[in-house]
Amino acid sequence: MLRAHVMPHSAIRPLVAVLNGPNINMLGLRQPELYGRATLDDVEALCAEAAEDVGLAIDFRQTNGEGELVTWVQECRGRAAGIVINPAGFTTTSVALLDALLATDLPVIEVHITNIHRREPFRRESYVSLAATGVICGLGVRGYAMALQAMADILEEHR
Ligand code: DHK
Repeated sequence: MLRAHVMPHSAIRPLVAVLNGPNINMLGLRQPELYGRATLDDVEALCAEAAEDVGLAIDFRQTNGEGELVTWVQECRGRAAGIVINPAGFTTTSVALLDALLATDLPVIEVHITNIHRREPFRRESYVSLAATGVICGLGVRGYAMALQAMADILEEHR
């Protein structure tokens, strides 16, 4: 008997961009008491597994550059079915990122590893939330997996 994970997939999997902003490449080293010990590679593997489980394909990326992140978001239009984004330090500063997300016309799930409501007040003022279908924060890197599960449901609802 075929096991579930070796079953062939008949349908083409919707592509979800999983985009990460500045300093997320420092995961594992950076303030582990807040961000945990998982590295960016671990998060990519976790996302690949979560996506596989819910029938999505992912394009997982990280950049420290605001312009590059804006360009990647723009490129999602017509290419991806949805966006999961941890905008990191650009969350509270980037009108350009907000405008790019709004221009994609795609479902967006904003992820923060830490509970931004339990930290400095400035971390709560998210421009990105103005374009987000939903926000997950404070649940560690498992928030990415949860975001992909929610995205699969959202895409299914809109099919
Ligand atoms: C990551 C960052 O780099 C911070 O700038 C945000 C976010 C919080 C996170 O929790 O993943 O304020």
